Amino acid sequence: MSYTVRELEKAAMQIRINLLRLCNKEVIHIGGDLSITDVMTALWLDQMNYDPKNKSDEDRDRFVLSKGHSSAVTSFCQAALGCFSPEDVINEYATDEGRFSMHSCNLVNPFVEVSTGSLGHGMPIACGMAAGLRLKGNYKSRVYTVMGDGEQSEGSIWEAAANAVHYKLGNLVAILDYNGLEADGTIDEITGLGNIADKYRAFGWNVVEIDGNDMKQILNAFDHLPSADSQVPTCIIASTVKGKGVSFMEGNVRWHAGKITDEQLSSCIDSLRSEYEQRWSE
Ligand SMILES: Cc1ncc(C[n+]2csc(CCOP(=O)(O)OP(=O)(O)O)c2C)c(N)n1
Repeated sequence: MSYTVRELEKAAMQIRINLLRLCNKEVIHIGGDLSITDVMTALWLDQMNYDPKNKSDEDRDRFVLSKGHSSAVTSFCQAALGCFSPEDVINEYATDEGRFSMHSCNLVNPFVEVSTGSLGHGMPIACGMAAGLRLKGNYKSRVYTVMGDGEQSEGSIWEAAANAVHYKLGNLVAILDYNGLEADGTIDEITGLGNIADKYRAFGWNVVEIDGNDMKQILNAFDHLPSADSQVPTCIIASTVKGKGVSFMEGNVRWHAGKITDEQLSSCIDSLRSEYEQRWSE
């Protein structure tokens, strides 16, 4: 599919509004949902070959949410694609029989390829899936995974990073949500990453650095990915702002997870709408 930047920015605004509506009802990992919303919107609506009506198609692209706590933004992207409705996500979230909760679970939600939540697991699984596709002779599909910057301190990420190069997995695209914060502090306070782009390069990856809250840059990075049958995995380092789009959450570690009041919800929705309208009226 081919959406315009304006259409994708509008879709991202709507996904942010849905996240905030859910955040008015339940505690969710709102900060890291909002930082990666623009990338996830472009990925699910425009980039991935994924048809919800044919979700077992062998040629589909696969998605693994390595920072598994960003399940809400994933669910709202899947809703935007037609897997279910945004109201389903809001009404069923964290209920006993519901398909949606703090972490994505494929036992209840068949659009989730693999359950995640324990940091450091998704990226190695994505690596294994990419190798598995090649073994089956599938050189068309890609495997996308989204990692956190706090998650980079898990050793299993680096075992996978080495293996992806060893097995020449050009069908693997790892996206790093580089928002500079984790659950209870800055990345620099907890485990500094140094020059993370150079680290992936040193492992042998193709590295692309973008502003992950700029839709044009996101689309450009996706448009220039090496073909799925290529030999070198790609890491997109997406610099983002945790809490992007909500002024009191932006860059504020207190909003790793939380819940908002009715008043906060209505003022956040107003400001997201007016920011979008201002951008596109000029
Ligand atoms: C193995 C493991 N340890 C700890 C946690 C608890 N935890 C959940 S989110 C989080 C912070 C993750 O930070 P980051 O990867 O930067 O995600 P983001 O800031 O984008 O939400 C932690 C420590 C976990 N889910 N898994």
